[in-house]
Amino acid sequence: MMQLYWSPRTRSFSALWLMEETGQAYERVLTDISKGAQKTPAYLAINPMGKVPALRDGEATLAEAAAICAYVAERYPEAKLAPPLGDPKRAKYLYWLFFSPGCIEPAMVQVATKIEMNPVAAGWGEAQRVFDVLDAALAKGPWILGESFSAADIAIGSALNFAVRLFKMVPARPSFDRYIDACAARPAFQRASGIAAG
Ligand SMILES: N[C@@H](CCC(=O)N[C@@H](CS)C(=O)NCC(=O)O)C(=O)O
Repeated sequence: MMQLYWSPRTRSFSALWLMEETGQAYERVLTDISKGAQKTPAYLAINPMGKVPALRDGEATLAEAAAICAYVAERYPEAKLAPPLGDPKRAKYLYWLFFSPGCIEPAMVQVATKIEMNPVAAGWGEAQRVFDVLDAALAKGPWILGESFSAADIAIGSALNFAVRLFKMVPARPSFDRYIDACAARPAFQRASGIAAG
């Protein structure tokens, strides 16, 4: 059984949502960051960054929420959380899965800190462009790949829910509202929210 290292009210939410979507049994290992549990030698051996979430699968360990999405989607293909190898939709699936930590996360930091960067040099360009691109991509819906839900929606939906709804760092737009509502209507999202609340 996989073990998910998590802490309440953190980015662990996306990994909880992911595991709930698989329908597979998993063990939750509370790693309370308010008590420094992420800094123990045992935990740093799993994630040297000392951050949650992290995952153990037998001898394999990994961290980074989007990497956990990719790994679990591949391990449980029956959950249909990723287009299979060879499916042309896999290209856009990977694009959006990486877009979340690669563009949305730094855009959120930029919004919060108002830091000015040369948009040609900054990997995410600038925050306005990131949210405009997402807005256009989500205009049709219901999911980021169109009709099929995938682990990319867990990465993108968690980040948008955090940025738009929970922390109100990014102004709502009709496409964001509709998308976050669709994510929040999923039973796995709701179970994960209950767990993540602590
Ligand atoms: N890039 C990481 C970020 C994880 C992260 O920043 N987690 C925070 C909680 S939201 C954390 O563990 N903080 C504890 C610490 O830095 O000591 C991911 O996407 O998984």
